[in-house]
Amino acid sequence: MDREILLSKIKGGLFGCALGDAIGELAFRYRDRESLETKIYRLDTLVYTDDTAMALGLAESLARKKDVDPEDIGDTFAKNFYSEPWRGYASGPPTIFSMVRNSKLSYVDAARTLFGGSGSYGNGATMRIVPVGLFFSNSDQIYEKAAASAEVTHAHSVGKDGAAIQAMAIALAFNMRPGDDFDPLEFIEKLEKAARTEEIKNRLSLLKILVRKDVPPSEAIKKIGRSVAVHESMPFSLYSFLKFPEDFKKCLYCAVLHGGDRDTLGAMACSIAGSYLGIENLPAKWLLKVENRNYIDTLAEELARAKGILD
Ligand code: F2R
Ligand code: MG
Repeated sequence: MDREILLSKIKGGLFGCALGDAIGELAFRYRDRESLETKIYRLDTLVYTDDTAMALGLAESLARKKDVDPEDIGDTFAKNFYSEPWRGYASGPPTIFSMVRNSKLSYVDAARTLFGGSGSYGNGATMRIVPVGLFFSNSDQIYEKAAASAEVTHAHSVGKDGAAIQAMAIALAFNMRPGDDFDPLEFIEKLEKAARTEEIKNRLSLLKILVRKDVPPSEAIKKIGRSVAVHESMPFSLYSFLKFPEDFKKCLYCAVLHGGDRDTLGAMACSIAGSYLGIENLPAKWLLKVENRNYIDTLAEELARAKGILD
């Protein structure tokens, strides 16, 4: 693929995350397609939440360090959190930032103390992973790099596995041409083989059955789940993408209009969809409303430069 297409996919991934997140957050109040679309139309700005704030933090660190540097990622997340604490963070990450600020612990060691010492299996490391999937799209180290970025806040094996599998889904989508026929079952099988925990593996094999049987979203969500636990929400996001790979809006509505952790379901599904479709296939009128869009655009170019796509 030429550089222009690859850059478009990097922008698509970051803006996909922001759109899915911001519109998913609105879907907590506007719960059907018509009222949600009307609300989007009336708004001047689509405001994203912690999902995108952390994805941007990860992109900032990757663009600067050209690798996963856990302490730099943690410092970047913390700096961004303290300047915008109102973005809707769950309790885990801010607890870690505060522990590191007030002790000599590393982020990874602080993250290990959460939830009685098991670490978090929340979807927070997965919702932000799009820059890692894009940056390491051709690396055989993608699983390890994603897991290392996850561990800064999510020490639980399922929290790390979910993030690594989502990064691989983003990389697969990035490496396919939109419009190419692809086999969704093969897509899931690749991820299923790479998964390292029973929780994620089992949900992916369930997903394969649901996709094979063409089970509708309202039934699929009941079987998969939709909570902040990564082994529920990440597979449903994947379902939303695989059900509507060529249609960004349909993928987004599928992810955010079936209840549960709507902003994060949207961020995860649309990170994959945007990385597949590229920015020109995302709704232009919505893109104009994304908060901080010039900054996101510049950051996408910095990430592309760090990846060697742009001079
Ligand atoms: N849910 C939110 N925000 C709610 C907070 C709202 C805020 N206070 C406000 O009013 O503005 N959104 C964000 O949270 C999700 C990502 O969460 P993350 O980063 O994974 O957080 P955490 O705290 O690590 O885990 C979330 C919950 O998962 C359960 N959990 C995780 N690990 C567990 C374990 N080992 N044992 C038991 N439970 C575990 C807990 O219930 C955690 O609270 C995204 O939706 C993001 O947008
Ligand atoms: Mg959020």
